[in-house]
Amino acid sequence: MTVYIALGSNVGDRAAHLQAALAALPAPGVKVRAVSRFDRTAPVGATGHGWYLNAVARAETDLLPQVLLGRLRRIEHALGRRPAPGRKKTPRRVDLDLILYGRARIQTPQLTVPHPRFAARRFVLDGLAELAPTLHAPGSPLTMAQLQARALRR
Ligand code: PH2
Ligand code: MG
Ligand code: MG
Repeated sequence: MTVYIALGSNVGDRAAHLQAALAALPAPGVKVRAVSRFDRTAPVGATGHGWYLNAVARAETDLLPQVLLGRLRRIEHALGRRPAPGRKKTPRRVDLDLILYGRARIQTPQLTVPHPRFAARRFVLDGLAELAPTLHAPGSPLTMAQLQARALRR
């Protein structure tokens, strides 16, 4: 299965955190095939936070979505994400979001795929459009490049 994973970091040595997350991904069952540029982005919807470094990775996996999600969570924690109790949006060394899992549409309390906000987020679309400009997310009439162009006009 081809999957797209968004990476973000907004504290400390952000590039090192993204590199560490990418290095941790290829455990059994996950092969990283391509990584987008690392882009410096302004924080969206989280005022008072530092700037983010964002990227997107394409990987091949034979892990089930929930298992892959568990892997992403463990990498976040291993790299030192420490959410403050009761606060959802805390600065994080690394945030790993599963954006697409093949053509699957998944809606469970733990996981929604495609990621519900990816098409509105420049910091995700730029990486997706770089890696997969002609890809349509399941249910989307627009390609990643078209979604990016639309976001640029906003
Ligand atoms: N992630 C968020 C909230 N806001 N802004 C940017 N620029 N990049 C992010 O990765 C990001 C964000 C929640 O995960
Ligand atoms: Mg996340
Ligand atoms: Mg996120």
